[in-house]
Amino acid sequence: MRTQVVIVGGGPSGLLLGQLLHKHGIETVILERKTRDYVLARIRAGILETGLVNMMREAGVAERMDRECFVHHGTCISYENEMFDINFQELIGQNVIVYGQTEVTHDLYDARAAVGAKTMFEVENVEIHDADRDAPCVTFHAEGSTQRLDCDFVAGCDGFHGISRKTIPETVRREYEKVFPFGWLGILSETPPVHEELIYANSTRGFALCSMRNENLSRYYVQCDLSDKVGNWSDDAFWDELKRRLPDAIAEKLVTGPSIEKSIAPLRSFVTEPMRWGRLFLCGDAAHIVPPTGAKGLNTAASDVHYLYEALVQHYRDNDSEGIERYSERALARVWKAERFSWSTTNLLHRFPDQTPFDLKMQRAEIESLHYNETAQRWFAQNYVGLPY
Ligand code: FAS
Ligand code: PHB
Repeated sequence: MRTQVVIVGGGPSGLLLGQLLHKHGIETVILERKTRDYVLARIRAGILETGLVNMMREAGVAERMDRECFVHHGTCISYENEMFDINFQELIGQNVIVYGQTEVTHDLYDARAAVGAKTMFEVENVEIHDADRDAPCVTFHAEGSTQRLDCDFVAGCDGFHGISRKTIPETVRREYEKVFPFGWLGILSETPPVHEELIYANSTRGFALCSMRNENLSRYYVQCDLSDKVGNWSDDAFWDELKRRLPDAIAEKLVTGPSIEKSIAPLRSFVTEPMRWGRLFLCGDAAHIVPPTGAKGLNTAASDVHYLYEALVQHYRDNDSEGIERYSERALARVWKAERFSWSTTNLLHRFPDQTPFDLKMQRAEIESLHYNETAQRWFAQNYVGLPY
């Protein structure tokens, strides 16, 4: 078999790239390790930057998103019983939307099936060959046999635990990592959100986040120990802890209910350089991970897709390799800014086991600066809504 671009991984990165390339008549095959339902059952991101929204529209996949999403003009930050909002619309004339990654992925799968583009599920033993040559190919096991796909390019969109990154020789790769000494325990509940905007809470007991998916589906998180287990947390225990980390006026309004999903996510910052090796391009979590504090994971995957999509269209349409040559440099320039914002907000809002009284004073001073300083708020707003591509 042969195609123009093999996309390893059928998450949001791979699907969005495939849909955009299809719009320009560039043929792709997506190889996905899991089933469609398994991929769609993952509960992940909730905030979309304008850049991602615009690419969903450009891909022709935005009709349900535009109909069902919630525009958020700002966000709230609380510390003990204080709470303030950072109004993106007033400060910089921009906003973000709330529309779950699950819905983004669902819409992209439906759109891909509608155009008849090939996606192979439950694919095993994917291997990328000769990516540093002019004729790469991908072998894999599917439908009971070992198969081979010859192609022009390979997009490694297979996430942090995929094989694409490891295809790049260790002698070529430079990896940067920071593992945070805590995780996020998250629940989904069919309850009305406690507040119309998200609330990022810094409290003496640790971080908490009040988010949502729609007017009757709320997403909450509390910082937890890395050794913690979901089984340690009954719904009641979760709700009690969440209330203790929120301002009284908010805690009093909290509508609790049974969790329909409960999971713990570790927090890490990670970047691999370069994001290109010959005809292999890394995209999304395959190349970088951020702590979810800044809502940058999915959104930074989207900017990678933007640069890679542009580069491949430039190659096939204009026979111009400038975008391909500069993909890694361009993508990484924005990746590192998203890493910085995610690292900075995580340090600002979480409790660290080794924090000294002086560290806590610094953290408090920084939160108060953000509370009362418009310039600090504007910089936060520019990063949160997404720096330009
Ligand atoms: P993904 O990991 O989503 O997709 C990769 C796909 O490749 C998967 O479907 C996988 O099955 C497949 N794959 C892996 N190995 C393969 C192989 N060898 N062969 C074929 N297929 C293979 N981001 C936010 O912005 N906000 C959040 O709140 C947030 N919460 C998160 C919570 C968790 C638990 C995790 C893990 C991530 C979270 N993220 C969050 C980040 C997340 O949204 C990612 O940024 C986003 O999924 C990136 O999309 P992809 O790059 O497509 O990678
Ligand atoms: C979410 O709704 O899952 C969410 C929102 C904002 C974040 C992280 C997660 O920063």
